[in-house]
Order: sequence, then structure tokens, then C-alpha cells
Amino acid sequence: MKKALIIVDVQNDFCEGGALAVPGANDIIPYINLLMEENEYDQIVLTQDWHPANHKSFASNNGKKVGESIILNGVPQFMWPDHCVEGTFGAEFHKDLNREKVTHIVQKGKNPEIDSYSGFQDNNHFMKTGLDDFLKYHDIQLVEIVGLAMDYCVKFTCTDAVDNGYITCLHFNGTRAVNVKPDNDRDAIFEMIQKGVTVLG
Ligand code: VGL
Ligand code: ZN
Repeated sequence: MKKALIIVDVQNDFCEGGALAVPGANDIIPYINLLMEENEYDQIVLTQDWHPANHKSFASNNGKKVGESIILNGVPQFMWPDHCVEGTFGAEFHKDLNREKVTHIVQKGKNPEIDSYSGFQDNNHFMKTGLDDFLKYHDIQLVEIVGLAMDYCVKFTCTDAVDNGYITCLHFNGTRAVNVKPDNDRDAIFEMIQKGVTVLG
């Protein structure tokens, strides 16, 4: 059986000192590097949050405050600080992440009108990113998922992986939650387990 490692959004803006820093984010990088050393993955995929400067998930582009919510094209949208703007340092992968064995990169969140937490598709379930096609093309049946943030992009990537038919494992030690809402980390783990995600570590 072929397996892939999916590393979600390990980018400067989600790490220490970044525009949308996830507490403890930097601590997962050595763990992820070790996973890649100690396991033989058939594919290693990075996802990269990659927004145009006018992206509607930014509070600044809606005259809102960070933490408020709006309805964006029919779906609730949390208002984030400006982050992972295409071509900026914040959008780059963290320098300590070992990228030697990476076989594929998926950028998401490029359409200014809709956010894309999942590595598989946008939040409206309108456009696929190509990740499922890539994994199916390479006969991947099992995915292990790590990265940032556990309660947003990691959660939706995990639940979409289950929906797309993959045996899906989350490495608890390879992820951190941003927790902009109380108990969001706990709720996210509960949702993933209910969906059929196996939580490791
Ligand atoms: C993310 C909020 C906004 C994430 C991306 O990577 O979890 N969260 N954009
Ligand atoms: Zn984003």
C-alpha cells in the first residue's frame, strides 16, 4: 500500500513572529523532519496558503476587525489578519522545514472571493486543487497529515481526505491549533475522530 505525507501550511506567517502565528508552531518542524527521515513515504506533499493582497478572508479588505465573521458568497467567513500574501516572506515555507524529499506543492486560497482551508478544495466546494487527482494518480491509499493550523487547514484537509477515500492519520505531535475560539482544538479533534481520522502520537 502506498502512503503520502501531507504537510499543511508550514509557512512563516503561521510560525513564531508571523502575521497569524500559531502558538508552538515552530516546535513541530523537527518532528516533521524526523518523520521524513524515519519513514519511506511514496509522496510528500506541501500545501501553501497563497492569497492575493485583496483576499476577502482578510479583515482589512472588508472594513472588519480580526475575529469578526461575515457571510462570503453564502458561507461564514472568519476575519483573519492579512497573511500569506503571494510572493511575500510570510507566504514562504519556514526555512527549517526539510524540503529535500518533497514531491509536490499545492497552493490554495488564490481566488480572492473564497477561502480554502482544505488542501483538497475551497470552502464552497466549488474548485478542487488537484491534490486528490495527484494522490490517485500515484496510487496513494493512506495519508498522514501534519502542519498548521490543527483547527482550520489541518482539520479540513483531514476530513476531506476521508471523504476522498483515503485512510487518514493525523500526527498529534506534528500539529498545533491557533485556537482563536475557546476549546477549538478539542472540538477539532472530536470532529476529526468522528469523521474517521486516526489520531496518532
Ligand atoms: C489557515 C486561517 C487562514 C491555516 C489559513 O493554515 O490553518 N488558517 N488561512
Ligand atoms: Zn489563509
